[in-house]
Amino acid sequence: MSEFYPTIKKIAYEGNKTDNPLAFRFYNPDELIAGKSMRDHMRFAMSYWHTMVAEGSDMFGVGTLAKKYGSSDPMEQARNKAHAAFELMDKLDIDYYCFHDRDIAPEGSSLTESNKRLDEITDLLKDLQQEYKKKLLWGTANMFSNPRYAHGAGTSPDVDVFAFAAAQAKKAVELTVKLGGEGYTFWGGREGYETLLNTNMGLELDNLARLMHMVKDYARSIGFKGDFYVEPKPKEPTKHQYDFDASTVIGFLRNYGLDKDFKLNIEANHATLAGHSFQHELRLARETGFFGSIDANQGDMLLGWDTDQFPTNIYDTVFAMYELLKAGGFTNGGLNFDAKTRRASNTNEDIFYSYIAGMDTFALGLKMAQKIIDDGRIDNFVNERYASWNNELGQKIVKGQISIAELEKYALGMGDVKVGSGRQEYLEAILNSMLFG
Ligand code: XUL
Ligand code: CO
Repeated sequence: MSEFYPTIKKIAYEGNKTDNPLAFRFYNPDELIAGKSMRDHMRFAMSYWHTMVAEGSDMFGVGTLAKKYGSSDPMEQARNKAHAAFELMDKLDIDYYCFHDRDIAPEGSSLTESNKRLDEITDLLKDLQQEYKKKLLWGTANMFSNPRYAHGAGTSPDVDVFAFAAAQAKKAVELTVKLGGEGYTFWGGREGYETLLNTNMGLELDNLARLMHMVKDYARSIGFKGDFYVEPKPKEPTKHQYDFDASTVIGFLRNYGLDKDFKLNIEANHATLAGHSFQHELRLARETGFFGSIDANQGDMLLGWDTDQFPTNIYDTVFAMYELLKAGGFTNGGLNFDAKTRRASNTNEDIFYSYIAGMDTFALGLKMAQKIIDDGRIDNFVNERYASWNNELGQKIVKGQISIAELEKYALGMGDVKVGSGRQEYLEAILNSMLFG
């Protein structure tokens, strides 16, 4: 098969002094950081939907990016697209990919036909995985694009739509297992509402959990050992998405008994849409044991929607990689670039520039995060700030060995309390000195 990106050679690490724009400056896959290769820390993944499918259309204009892969026949296109995907991953030295069922094969006129097409394309993907030594990070089902899902999938008011969604997710799980996928993601496409005037929220939430339980039980029954993820997002496409943010999703998973099998897939742009920082969502996931995987991108602070830009903000990646290191690294998760080039960045080179920028930004973030941990000043400051919790009183509270009346007695006898400084500006300054000094 002839190349789809003939002007691009394999991207290599050349260091920060290079003037070659098609080289890595910071991502050196085999370099060890704290005894582990950058490749193993990052577990970078390509998102099939943005990179291989999306043509750059928006509400004001049609696509600007060529994604036809030399054919107008949908199935030939799908086959060519698969070859192009592996060529691209190979050239970028990306080990993993993620897909929705409808990204890899076009939907047919019936579920049977759609499934047949998926069987054919996943046979090809399986062969390509072997040939190129690539792996599937996670699979998912697109249960939001087709008009049947206008009112949601698992949360549809129509039981037939629920049945269709269940069948579609069942197939997507089978394909994920067939391809050795390490995760299966639920992003709540249109699982939310536009107005409460027409919505039975209680039934919708119960049904969403019912669907997740069914998918989970079925996946386990056919041997899926990986993690399930829910990917929080507060709005878009619906006004209110049920999977609003990490905290909401954790509550949902615990409430419905899904917390043993499900973790979170945290996306940077979804975090900021929810009014949180990327780090906040990762921190919460880590502290609660729900840290799973990452959708790497960034939003634009001046825009209120999901712009899915390739990440280039160093502060964000430093903080994200700090949370990753503190979480002890990924288990089944990875860094999936759920990101797209701007529609005006319209050449094949732009796709490569974008991935290189994103991968380098995370690689630099990883190096800097390890530097912060090795330096120890920030971690030590935090430990000292909470040191009183290690004294006798603190430990009694932590262990539940003291009553509120005893605390009152203690407080009555101690006079006023003088608290120490939070030293925010000092910490921000030493952070800058570590990053840029
Ligand atoms: C949508 C989004 C999805 C999920 C997978 O905002 O992030 O692409 O990552 O369904
Ligand atoms: Co995403």
